[in-house]
Amino acid sequence: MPTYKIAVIPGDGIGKEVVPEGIRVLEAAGRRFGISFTWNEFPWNCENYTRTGRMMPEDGIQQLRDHDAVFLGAVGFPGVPDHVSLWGLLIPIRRLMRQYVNVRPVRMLKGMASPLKNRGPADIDFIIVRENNEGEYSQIGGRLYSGTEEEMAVQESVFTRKGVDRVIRYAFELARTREEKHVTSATKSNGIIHTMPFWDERFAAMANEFPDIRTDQYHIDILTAHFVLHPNWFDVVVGSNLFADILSDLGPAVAGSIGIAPSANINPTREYPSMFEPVHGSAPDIAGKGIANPIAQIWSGAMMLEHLGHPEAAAVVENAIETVLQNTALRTPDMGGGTTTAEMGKAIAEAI
Ligand code: GGG
Repeated sequence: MPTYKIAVIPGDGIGKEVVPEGIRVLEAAGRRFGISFTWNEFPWNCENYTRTGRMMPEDGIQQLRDHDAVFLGAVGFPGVPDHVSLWGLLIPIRRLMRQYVNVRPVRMLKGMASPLKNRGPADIDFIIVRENNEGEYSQIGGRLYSGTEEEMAVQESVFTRKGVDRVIRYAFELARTREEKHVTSATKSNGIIHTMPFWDERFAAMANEFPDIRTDQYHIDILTAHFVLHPNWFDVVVGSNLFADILSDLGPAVAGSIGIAPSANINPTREYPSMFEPVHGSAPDIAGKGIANPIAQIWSGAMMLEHLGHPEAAAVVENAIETVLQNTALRTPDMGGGTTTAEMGKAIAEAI
């Protein structure tokens, strides 16, 4: 029986509530498919920061390295500035473990309702590929003259040929596995004069290597409008760290709820473990109420199963989510209902 050692970081807020439901469903899939898991929990979060001054210990990456995957909930809580919690946990894991691709599927599940008129599951089915290690998320910059009228902040973006090429290549290779074989690039090369023309050049160079893949590119501003007006235009969408992060909140909102959106932080070389987490954050406004939607966490678990080499088990988890949405009235408040986190998790586990 294959056994996987999984590092679990519930993190903050609703992360602590949705992660147990993800584990419940993965355990159910494991029973059905003969897969077992050892769950090693790491209490790294904002409470830990308040107690120790660190989000994770100094040797945190070493502790995680020895696992097959990381299963993360959410990061951030009032009392600790968001940039402190993110740069103390989530971003170092993504970078130091070279998880340079963030795969974020956007699919309108059967049984979901889109806020868009006359749109159904056949119209909304695409994958956002987010650059995950560089771009606009950079520590390069600084502040000067704090507290004076001359106060200033400078933030540099970093776009390397290696970093840009590898994520764009990943998007093209992913498109090759899909029916539509189409990649859209998110850019802003009219306003951002250095990095975005460079991104466009590398996208064009890569397109030459993949003549079987149809391509489009849009400036990020009109691209957001197209996500709402023509979600059926998209198959694989590749973007920089910031652009694709924004698109991957908009996409799931159009598909019915940000509460369902999964993501995989992938190290394609497998030199380090990959990490699976919902797109949503810790949602302090609803934390502790037991009403968070666990579907994003559960679907992220399905992506983990796929990454570990169990595509059939992953498909069964995704189908179980859709079965519950199609055949029952269970809906968490973000989907307009009154179902609790645990009720939803249990129903999906039972559907497996
Ligand atoms: N699910 C992890 C989490 O808390 N995400 C919220 C967030 O804002 N993450 C920052 C990012 O992905 O750039």
